[in-house]
Amino acid sequence: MNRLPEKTAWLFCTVIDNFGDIGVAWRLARELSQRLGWRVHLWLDDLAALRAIIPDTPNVLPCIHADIALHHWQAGKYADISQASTPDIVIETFACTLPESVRRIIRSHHPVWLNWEYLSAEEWAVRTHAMQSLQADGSSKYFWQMGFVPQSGGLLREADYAEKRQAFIRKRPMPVRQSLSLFVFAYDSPVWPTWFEAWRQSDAFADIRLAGGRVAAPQLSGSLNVHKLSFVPQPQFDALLWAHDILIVRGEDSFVRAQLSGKPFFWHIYPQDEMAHLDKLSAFWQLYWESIDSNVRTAHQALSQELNGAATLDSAQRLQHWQTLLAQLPQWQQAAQNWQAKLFAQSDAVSRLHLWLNQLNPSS
Ligand code: TRH
Repeated sequence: MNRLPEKTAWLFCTVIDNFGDIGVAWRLARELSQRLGWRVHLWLDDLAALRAIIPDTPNVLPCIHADIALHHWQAGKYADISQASTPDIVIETFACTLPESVRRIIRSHHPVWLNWEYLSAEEWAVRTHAMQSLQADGSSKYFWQMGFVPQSGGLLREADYAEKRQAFIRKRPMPVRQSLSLFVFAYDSPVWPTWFEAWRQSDAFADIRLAGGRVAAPQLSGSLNVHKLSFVPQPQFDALLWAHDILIVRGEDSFVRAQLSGKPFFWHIYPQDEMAHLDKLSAFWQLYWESIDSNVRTAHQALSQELNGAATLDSAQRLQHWQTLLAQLPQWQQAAQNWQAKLFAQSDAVSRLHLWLNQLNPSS
């Protein structure tokens, strides 16, 4: 990739909860620094959240870690900008509110200002990608809408992702065996005891591994072998996914990594008020299953609706849907690989950003 002359990017992240906000902001910061060679400053309001996913981060701010300058801020109120060079680009992740000191820099230096939005497959998100919004103070902000189609802002995918995955598979080929391994990184929910019961009755899983600490292991798991996984540093997270047959992931970042892995998966979407997440959920699966009409799709859809609070199944239906998925695992795996291939045929978010900036300002 032709590099732009070295630029300075300012990124801002508010941690609402859990690890997705900082998880995405950190990945983006690293990509801008490593791939585009930019000087990157990241402001965060919860250092502990970053240290949970990147444990070797120093525990005082400001500091520099992995080439990223880290600073403290409080959305809308304060940002320590004393040690940061003037930005060419300002990125607020997920519509966090910039303080007046940063707005002043935007007014006086006119960096490109982006709101890096939550990921959605909904039509409005694709339509508003790269749209300009004029602010009351005369400055302009653009929306960066990550997404799954070439017209969107794309997904974060490191240049060496495929190579690392291949190396992992070469070193550790999936064993040929009758029983399967299931990886669960999800939110707490009343569905879990009923799903564990269906898994027990299906007799298909040798190992169920629980990550993130929010899904409790059942009291009586019978023939199920259930383990709790310790939290791993983010750079090791992909290998966890690659090592399992079926994945249940959540939020935003693990949801994307499951897609890149090419493994069959369920998405436990982050719940929103008034069940607004259900539109987002269905827009994604509609796109994913677009050209597939099969009983795998029907079974997956019924279970996905139950997982995300849109429906309740009785135990016979739940077991039957799981049995359909397991009996047709090769078709389910094929669908996952087709989707992965669709994503890999497209450029990633940082390549699209690079191109878009060149078009916006060809002389820079
Ligand atoms: O943690 P999440 O639920 O995060 C979020 C936030 O709650 C956020 O407020 C919400 O808006 C968003 O979801 C949609 O799920 P997510 O997005 O999958 O982020 C988890 C991160 O944690 C991801 O970067 C992977 C990382 N992780 C590790 O590094 N090691 C681990 O062992 C595990 C289980 C996860």
